[in-house]
Amino acid sequence: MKLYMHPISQHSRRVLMLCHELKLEPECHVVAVDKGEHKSDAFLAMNPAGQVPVLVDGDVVLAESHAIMKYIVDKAGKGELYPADPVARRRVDAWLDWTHASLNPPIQTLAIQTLFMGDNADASVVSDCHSRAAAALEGLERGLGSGEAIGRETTLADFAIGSTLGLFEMVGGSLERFPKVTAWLETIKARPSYQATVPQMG
Ligand SMILES: N[C@@H](CCC(=O)N[C@@H](CS)C(=O)NCC(=O)O)C(=O)O
Repeated sequence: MKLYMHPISQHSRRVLMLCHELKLEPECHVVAVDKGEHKSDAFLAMNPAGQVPVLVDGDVVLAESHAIMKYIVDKAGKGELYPADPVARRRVDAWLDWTHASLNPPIQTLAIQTLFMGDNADASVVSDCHSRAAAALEGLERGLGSGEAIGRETTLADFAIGSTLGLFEMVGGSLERFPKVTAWLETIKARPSYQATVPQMG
């Protein structure tokens, strides 16, 4: 298996966390995002959206971190991380969708502003990102411990949310107002798969 990725990409990280948990060692190819390699013809042929990660497994070429994780876990037969039971699986899907739709967008924009915009960072955009992230985190705080899929058995949703919140903290986001989220994230941070995939800057 080849994984086209970038070390500071949270979407690459969640796939790497899963691989580490399953003791899989994909051949990692770092895509030179800073040089625009992800928009090259060769890369766009693998992922027309021009984003990492992309998985290549024989004839299978797959984009989108959540689709990649589901493929890997189904192939490995590790059902507990993405349960076969339809209702349990849909609960995991719900948190994965929520991560993409609600949690990730403000945090990704915040990361771009903080890590790459330098003096051109827009304070009002940064402030808006913190507000939108906080609104999403209120939902996660309520979800934890409410009998939802998250915070009980470890599933793909933990790797998705954990990698996004890892980035959030890295760019100055605070979880102070969210004690359940903080406690849950500590359990994710304690996992060897989290520690082995800490983003490398520079
Ligand atoms: N929904 C996609 C998002 C992937 C994504 O946003 N990748 C970022 C790095 S974390 C990227 O490649 N950004 C470059 C770009 O969009 O031009 C996934 O889950 O894989």
